[in-house]
This record gives sequence, structure tokens and C-alpha cells, in this order.
Amino acid sequence: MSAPPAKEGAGSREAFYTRLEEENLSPLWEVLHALVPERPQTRCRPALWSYERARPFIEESGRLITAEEAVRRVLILENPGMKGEHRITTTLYAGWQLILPGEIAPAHRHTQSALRFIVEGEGAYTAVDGERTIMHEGDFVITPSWTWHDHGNESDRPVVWLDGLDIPIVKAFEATFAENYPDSTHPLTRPQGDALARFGSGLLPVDYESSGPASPVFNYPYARTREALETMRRQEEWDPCHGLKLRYVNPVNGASAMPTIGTFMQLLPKGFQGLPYRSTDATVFSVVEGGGRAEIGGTVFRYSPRDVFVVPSWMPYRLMADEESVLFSFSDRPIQQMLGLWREMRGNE
Ligand code: GTQ
Repeated sequence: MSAPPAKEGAGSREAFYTRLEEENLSPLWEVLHALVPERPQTRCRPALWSYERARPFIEESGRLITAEEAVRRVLILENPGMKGEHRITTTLYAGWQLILPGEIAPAHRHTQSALRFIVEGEGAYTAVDGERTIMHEGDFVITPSWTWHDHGNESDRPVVWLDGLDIPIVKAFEATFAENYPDSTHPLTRPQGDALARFGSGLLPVDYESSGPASPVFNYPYARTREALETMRRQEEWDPCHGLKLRYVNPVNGASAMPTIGTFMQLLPKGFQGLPYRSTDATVFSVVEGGGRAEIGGTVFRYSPRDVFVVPSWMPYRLMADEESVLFSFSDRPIQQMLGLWREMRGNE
């Protein structure tokens, strides 16, 4: 095409855009830089939620509404850069769920995958598709997509865990389905510990064929995870960014426990001064043991047990352990890796 006549300046462009709008069309050149930026642009902000500060509010929620009425009595951790959007990162949801002695959070299922990371108390259970597991602090429990699950607390103390769900991901696909079970609990069909014995002991039933992408193990007990870290540390092979970091796997294929959410546990020795690290998976940390600091994009956050902090995509961060620390974390890494999108950068590259 030939060059446009000189009189067609910015003014007539605006008129053109207005006419385009009526046709449900718009000019790419006005937004190309925003649609295809050179590096990740995120509204997700680094933040820390102090458990000590949140604990009275969690307790208050327990006086305000029952688990039965609430269905799930949860305080959502809202990323300060995306308030009201019920997400802690662009792709993930997180919340602290409280269940009081004697309460039941009724059975339901949904296409969203969920993880529970137990932060306070023990003796509550989650039942997944007919098997119950009793949860202890530091246990990592999954309820894969479309599995029936109910929670109950048969102990004499409140139990709180961190929920992590892929709600924003499933929303982006508009692939949400959910239903309630007719009774508050789903019938139990297998004894406690069955899944761990069958699938989580370095063995698999000889003719086992998995029925989906999620791990058949649904509780990864902290006692086992902690013991693995404790034994490995004797080798003193600390990664300069992560200390000693393990990822939870589906024992059937070595993939993440759930297809949309990757989960990790790491040990930092006392005095650890991590090198800067960044990756494209915004990551949510839940502190299990110890104390220290996380410097995220130039802001220093002090962490203590049960605190949650979030690192946005591609933002450099460093971990500094004033006390020996154990950190649980989760992110959307498995999906990014599956799609060939995931990147990381270590040190001061
Ligand atoms: O326990 O099933 O925090 O469905 C949000 C949605 C927990 C759950 C949440 C849920 C659940």
C-alpha cells in the first residue's frame, strides 16, 4: 500500500478507533507493547502475612460462623496488588481454613485442585474419595480435581491449615464444575493409611494403572519429609540459592503431586545467606520452622513460623536464615514447564 496522505494525523486515527470499536475491532499497534512485553509484567506484589497478626481474626471467624454454615471457613490471603480478586498470585488462591473441635466441613467436589498445608494443631482429618487421613503440622495433603472431600476435627483443639487452590487457572479456562454430596460426609471405603502403604513406600501395586494425573498418595506426612531433609543435610551439599530443596512427586511418574500446582520443602541452615534467585513461577511460602528474612525485589520481610510470604514472577529474591529454617512452598511451575514457558535465573546473572 502507498504512504497515507499527510492530512491523516492522530485526530483521524481516533475517529478510526471509534468506528472500529463499533465493529468489535481494535488496533493492535496501540497495545502491542503491553500485550507482548519484553519480560513478565505483573500486578502481583511481594507480601508477607504474619500468622501472629492473623490468628485473632481466624479465631474471631470461628465465633462468627460455623464450618457447616460457611461450608469452608476460610480467610483468603489477598495479594495487595490484586485486592478483591481472591488470589495470592495471578494464578493461585490461598486461604487459612479453621476447623474447630467437633466440626465438619461438608463433602463436596470441584474441578479445582486443592492442597492443604497444616499450620496449627493436629487430629483433624481430610477424607478424599473414601479414605481419611489424620493431619499433623507440616503435613502436605492433596484433594485432586473432582475428588469428593470433607474435613472434620475430632481433636479437642482448633486446627488451621493453608489451602492452596488453582481457582484462577480453572477460572481462566472457564472449566469450573462443583457439586455438594447429599450427606455431610462421604462414605469411607478404605482404611486409614491405605494410599500411603500402597503407593508411598517405594512400591506400587503390580498392575496399577493411574486413573488421572494426580498422585494416588494424598498425605505426605511431615515426619517423613523432615527425616529426609535431616539425613540429606549430613552431606553438606547446600545449593547457594535454595539450601536443601526437595519437590513433592507423584510416585507413579515423578511429576508434581497435582498437575497444576508444584510443591516444595526446603531446609536452610542457620546463618544461610542465599544468593539471589528468580523464576517465572510466582511462589507462595509457608514457614514451618525457624526464623529469618526474605528479601523480595528489594524489600526485606521478616519471617517466623506459620507466616506466609509471596514472591511474584521474575522478581529476584534471597533467603537469609537467622535460625535454621524449614520452608514449604507452592507455585504453578508444573504447568509452565509442561508448556515450555518456565525460566529461572540464579545468582547475579
Ligand atoms: O476445602 O474444599 O479454601 O472448595 C476454597 C475452596 C477450600 C475446600 C478453600 C474450597 C476449599
